[in-house]
Amino acid sequence: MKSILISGIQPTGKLHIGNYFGALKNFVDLQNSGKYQCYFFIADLHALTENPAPKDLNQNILNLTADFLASGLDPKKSVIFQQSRISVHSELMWILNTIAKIPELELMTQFKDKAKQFRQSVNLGLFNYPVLMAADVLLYNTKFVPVGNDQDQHLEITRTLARRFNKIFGKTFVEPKAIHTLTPRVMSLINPEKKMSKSQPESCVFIDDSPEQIKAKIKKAVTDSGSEIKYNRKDKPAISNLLEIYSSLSGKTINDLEKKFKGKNYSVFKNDLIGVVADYFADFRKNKSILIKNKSKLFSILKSGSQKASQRAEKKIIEVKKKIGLA
Ligand code: AQP
Repeated sequence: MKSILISGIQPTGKLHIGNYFGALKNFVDLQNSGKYQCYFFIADLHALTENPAPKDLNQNILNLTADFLASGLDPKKSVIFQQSRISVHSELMWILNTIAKIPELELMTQFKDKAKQFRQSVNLGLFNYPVLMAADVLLYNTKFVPVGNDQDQHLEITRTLARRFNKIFGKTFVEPKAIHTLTPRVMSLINPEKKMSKSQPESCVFIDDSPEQIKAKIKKAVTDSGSEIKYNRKDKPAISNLLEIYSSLSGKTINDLEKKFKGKNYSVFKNDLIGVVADYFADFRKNKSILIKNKSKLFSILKSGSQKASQRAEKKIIEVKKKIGLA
């Protein structure tokens, strides 16, 4: 039997090339490898932690579904579903909450960063975000989770909760492993010490940006001192990030790119990169513009995917309830 693989993305805004190269492109490659039974979902319950306006959330759910399909996820090959349509995600989260420990959740970098950002108004959902993620993964007997490396800590909590539950109640959950790409952390265009992040739109190139927007953003991207196109994460973090992006898009090695741009300045390199980004996502933009007009098709894909996913999830929750004495 094929191993189960699951991952989700939050519908919290447009996807950037970090989400794409850290996660979405890998989803498509893993799906097409034929080696896994794949589940990909719209993490709309997680998105609620940002308190979105209802209209925006609804539109973002459709947008992300169109992103999934336009980049090559195929409902005939993968189960594509909407987290909130399967209520047992929330039910298992509650059960796992009772074995999760506050001090271990307090260590989560994402929570600490967001808590700083929102100060007194930080919500409880942000705090137990990793427990919901654990429920998402453990409900499906998942072996592999393709994610960017910003999610490693959360996945570690998932593994901890699986182990703890198994120890207390007997073997129930599989301990999942992460699958990373060669670019597990794309950095911000304006601060290469930080990851590219949807909540900082000026740090991102979005995958449905027009060629004009791509041009403006890459021209504005910070560079390092000196003028050489040379990969050195420590001394030249900005140009190294742009080289990694270029390499992911073109399939050329960093070494080949350094040779190609030897003796050229940042401006020549950036102009070339602008063309490469715009061309790479041209088909995606075309596909998405068609898909996004067909709302009913998008909702119907989510509905039928969610029906399929819920069959597996419902079985698991029954097993869990028996183990803990609720059934
Ligand atoms: N910069 C990144 N490089 C590589 N992978 C990344 N991911 C996110 N940022 C990068 C991966 O994208 C997947 C989906 O992310 P998400 O939407 O679930 O959550 P996120 O990590 O919160 O995305 P953002 O853009 O970073 O949003 P904010 O600004 O809200 O924090 C995940 O697999 C993630 O690893």
